[in-house]
Amino acid sequence: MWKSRLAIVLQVGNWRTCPGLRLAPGELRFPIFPLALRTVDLTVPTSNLFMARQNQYRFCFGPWNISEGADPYGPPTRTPQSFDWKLDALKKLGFDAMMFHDDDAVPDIDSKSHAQVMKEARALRRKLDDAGIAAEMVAPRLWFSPKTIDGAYTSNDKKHRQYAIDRSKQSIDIARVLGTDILVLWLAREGTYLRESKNGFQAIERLLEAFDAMLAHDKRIRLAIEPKPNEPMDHAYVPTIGHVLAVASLTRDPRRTGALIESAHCVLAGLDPADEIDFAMSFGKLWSLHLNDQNGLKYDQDKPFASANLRSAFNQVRVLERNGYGKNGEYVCFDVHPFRTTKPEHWLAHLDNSRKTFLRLVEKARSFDEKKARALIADRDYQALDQLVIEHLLGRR
Ligand code: XLS
Ligand code: MG
Repeated sequence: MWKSRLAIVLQVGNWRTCPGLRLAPGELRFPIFPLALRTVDLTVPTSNLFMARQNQYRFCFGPWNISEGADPYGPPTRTPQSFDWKLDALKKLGFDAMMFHDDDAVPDIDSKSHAQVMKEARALRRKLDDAGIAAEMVAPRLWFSPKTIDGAYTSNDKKHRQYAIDRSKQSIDIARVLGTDILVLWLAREGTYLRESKNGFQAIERLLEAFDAMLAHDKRIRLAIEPKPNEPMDHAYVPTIGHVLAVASLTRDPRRTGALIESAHCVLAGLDPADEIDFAMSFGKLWSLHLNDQNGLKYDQDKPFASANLRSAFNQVRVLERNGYGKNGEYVCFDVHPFRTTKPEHWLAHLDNSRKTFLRLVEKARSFDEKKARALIADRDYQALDQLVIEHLLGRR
């Protein structure tokens, strides 16, 4: 262990006050002289120093993940359930937290005063506390309103951009009441159907204006931006994690601007979800995660985790394990939907199955023969490495 890369971080100075320094999970830093200004950073994962501490994962989903089966070509196939039924189901399935759009937390939100919204948010907080369930995040649902038809923060109409910013600030207030400091921003309509209809340079300025307004509104809120390359738009302005981090770097507080990765969105961008996870985590920026699956470049499928590509799911779990996802309190969320054909009596299976599969893959990641893999890598025998992974997933040791 000690022979592998030397794993020491020497830091001269107080890392909390030094911009540009990251403390990723699984790293050690030793502040030596707290007031000094310069840093020496020789960072290597501590997993090479100590026997791997095993992650404990916590799980969540949102009320919209118990969906009714409607698609663009047909009506619902299941009768909606109440919020209380969904909360009860979440608890019975052994999940730890729930995700909320602002109007999941406070229905018909646009028809209510701010005071009324806050009152209902407080009532929801009491209900969650009684159930022993945390709120993982709040996300403004900026894609339903007639005011966001042409985009929210990047709409061509100034009044509509203001609506989007005001609604986002209110979502932050709801998040604080519910006890979470994460505001998720899925930028659903920030893009174009027609390239000539908007100015891409200006769109980034408008996104920054909106993010800065949110960061100024609450000094503790963290923005977790969820990229997706298309659907509902033809082309989105923030399609990948690289774009998220680039935009984050230009905000008034890059330290409070990070990312949420959804597996299916990476597949839609033609990227490997495990690589996207590694990329975000190498910046210390993966603050939430939507695991699911997607069978290639088609409509957004939100399949159960690992349903389309078991090996890709294994690799996602492996990098989460390797990088210590969850050790800073992050949750594993499943943004999955039941198939349209699902009968009401099987309505929760996609959530239960996703978690089961995740935990099975954690076992697979922990029991993978890393020593053998390293030897094969050293010998550049990637044919054998390929087969090692396949045999492992098939269950043969
Ligand atoms: C849609 C998104 C959405 C967000 C939450 O594609 O995944 O479900 O996760 O706003
Ligand atoms: Mg999602």
